[in-house]
Amino acid sequence: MADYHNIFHQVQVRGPVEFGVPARQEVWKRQGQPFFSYWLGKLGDAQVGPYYLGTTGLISIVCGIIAIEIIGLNMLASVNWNPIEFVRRLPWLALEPPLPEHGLKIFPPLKEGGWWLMAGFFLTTSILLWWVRMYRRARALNMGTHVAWAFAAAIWLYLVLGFIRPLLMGSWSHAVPFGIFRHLDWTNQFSLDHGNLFYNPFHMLSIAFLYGSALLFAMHGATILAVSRYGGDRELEQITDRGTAAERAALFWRWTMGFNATVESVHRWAWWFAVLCPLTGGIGILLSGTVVDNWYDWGMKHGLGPTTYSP
Ligand code: 07D
Ligand code: 07D
Repeated sequence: MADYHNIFHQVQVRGPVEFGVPARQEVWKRQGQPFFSYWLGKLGDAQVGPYYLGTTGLISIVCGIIAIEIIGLNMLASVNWNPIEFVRRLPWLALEPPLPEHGLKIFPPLKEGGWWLMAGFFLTTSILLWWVRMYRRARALNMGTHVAWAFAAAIWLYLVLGFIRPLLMGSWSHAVPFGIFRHLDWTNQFSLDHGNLFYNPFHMLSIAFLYGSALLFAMHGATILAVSRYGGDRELEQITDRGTAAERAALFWRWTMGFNATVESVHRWAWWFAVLCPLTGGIGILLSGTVVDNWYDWGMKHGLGPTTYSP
């Protein structure tokens, strides 16, 4: 009989199609004829579908498509409707936010930011409705709403960047343009405009949580794979019934660094690190230009500069 080992050596679970538990608030029928895919089974579950679309899911997808359509057509117009140039130059094309002279106008001329506002409206509606969908599907399955709240942390940073900070600054022109390299230029410019973002303590915190998330994910993913031969991937049972896998995983860390998370607490660590990355980031961006103009000057004033040595 084959054994389940790790990411390079795994066995696909294949049984009859699984339709899932009955859920509350299931207004729509589940869609799609379920099928199995060998290659998707290499990445995750081999069964694809059925899925639940629902009203918020449907409206979210429609709004998302409208936003992408507005962004894409504006980019296409910027290369004279030439499809080959569009594909060739896509990473450098962009839809810019309103010009500074239009302040917070809701209807600036279309070519001077009107299209950007419209795309932003539909993208934001789409993202917020997707959040509602996640929240409601979790409730329907009688789950906690942790995923929705983690997503809310990312939405916080997105709203700060494109909506809340521009509102406080009094102009949409402060928002992020839609474009692959263009949004990187904007990010670089933001740091320059505010005197080097490295001196913003909330940028520091955000980076610590970003790096910390990668570290925690590496430690946790690796630990569970390392004890999967003892059934360590059956995490729920491991929380309640202390078994060989959880015991060994815990012991490994206790022996190597003197302290171990529990099978349950490691997920709280991961959740908080991931959530605090965009939460602290959003605070840092919100303070830039509104409370602190130049982070380098601020840092020098508040002890982030090197202390002079006088023997
Ligand atoms: C792997 C999950 C899948 C998601 C993916 C992203 C789009 C955008 C839109 C052509 C981890 C799908 C992308 C739908 C296409 C148009 C108009 C998530 C995974 C694969 N960025 N950023 C990228 C966004 C900001 C920064 C890549 C979005 C801020 C830097 C991708 C937002 C700042 C670098 C992208 C956003 C910033 C990137 C890969 C929104 C500060 C890179 C993202 C809505 C936080 C990297 C060429 C990824 C890159 C990169 C999308 C905001 C900085 C295009 C949707 C304004 C420094 N960003 N970004 O894998 O390669 O995420 O850029 O806020 O180096 Mg960005
Ligand atoms: C963008 C949340 C929004 C995304 C949402 C998803 C879709 C659909 C579609 C899948 C990422 C929308 C989804 C549209 C997808 C499909 C099909 C989260 C987002 C809602 N920095 N920096 C950070 C580092 C410098 C700058 C954070 C490192 C320079 C600015 C992070 C370095 C300058 C901003 C970080 C570095 C600069 C940031 C982002 C190193 C540029 C921000 C955290 C080693 C020269 C953002 C406070 C995050 C922030 C941010 C890391 C350097 C500028 C920790 C490691 C000095 C302007 N930087 N940075 O979760 O919050 O992003 O800052 O040099 O705005 Mg930085």
